[in-house]
Amino acid sequence: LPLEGQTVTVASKGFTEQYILADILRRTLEAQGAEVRIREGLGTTVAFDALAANSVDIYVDYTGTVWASLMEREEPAQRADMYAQVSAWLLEEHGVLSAGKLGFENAYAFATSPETAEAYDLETIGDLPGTPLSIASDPEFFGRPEWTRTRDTYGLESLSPRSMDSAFMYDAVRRGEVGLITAYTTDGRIDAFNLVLLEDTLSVLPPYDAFMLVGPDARENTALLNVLGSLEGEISTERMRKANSRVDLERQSTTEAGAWLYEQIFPA
Ligand code: PBE
Repeated sequence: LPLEGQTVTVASKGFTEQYILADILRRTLEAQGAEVRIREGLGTTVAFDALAANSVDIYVDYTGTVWASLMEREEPAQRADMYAQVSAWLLEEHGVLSAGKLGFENAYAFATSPETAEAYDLETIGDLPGTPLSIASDPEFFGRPEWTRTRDTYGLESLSPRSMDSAFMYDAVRRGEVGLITAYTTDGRIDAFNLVLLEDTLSVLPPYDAFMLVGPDARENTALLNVLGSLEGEISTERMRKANSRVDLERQSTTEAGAWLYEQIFPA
């Protein structure tokens, strides 16, 4: 097997999809003989710094996240250009290799309940200024440039921000405990709870294609890169959403959902 005798460290950030993706990477690498260690639940900056310092070999991030939070770019680029620009920057600035897009996008989308949408006549983010609503997001979001830009561009100063573990946001908005959330677009609870997504008419939020990042040392490992290549384009938005739903709606473990998703990618 091509990775026999090698140990590979995979990181994940702290939400369902990321745990499932780390599990997919583990299964894929183990099938080729590698021994895999997982460092779970890291914030974006911690995961990225660990990767750049070679204490992690691989993790999955999203084009818009690198663009806004790491590159600190303001205007989003076209979705098609973004991966190329992000990849070039990562390699040049950090020696980090982009090893392929997985095939889905997981964007931030402002979401509300049907009742709140109706009560305040909400269809777009531009309908929010002046409303007395609270907005819940994961603890990272309010410190990110995506939030500052959205708030300043649309004039969202009247909204009161509330940090919340992403796992709890959807129930909270459904039950009206918060007015709005920044939903993750691959989350099955958007459809299951009939949440209303508010259109970003001014295109302030960037596209967020998921892709594999490989650290400076690991990127010299051709056998490893070949194995990762087998995952490129294999996870459609539909597949990812179904895998996430297994955990968040059907209460499976992330490893069970990982086993299901792995089977879709590599049928036995
Ligand atoms: N996202 C949306 C975030 C969390 C959900 C994928 C852009 C991120 O991890 O960067």
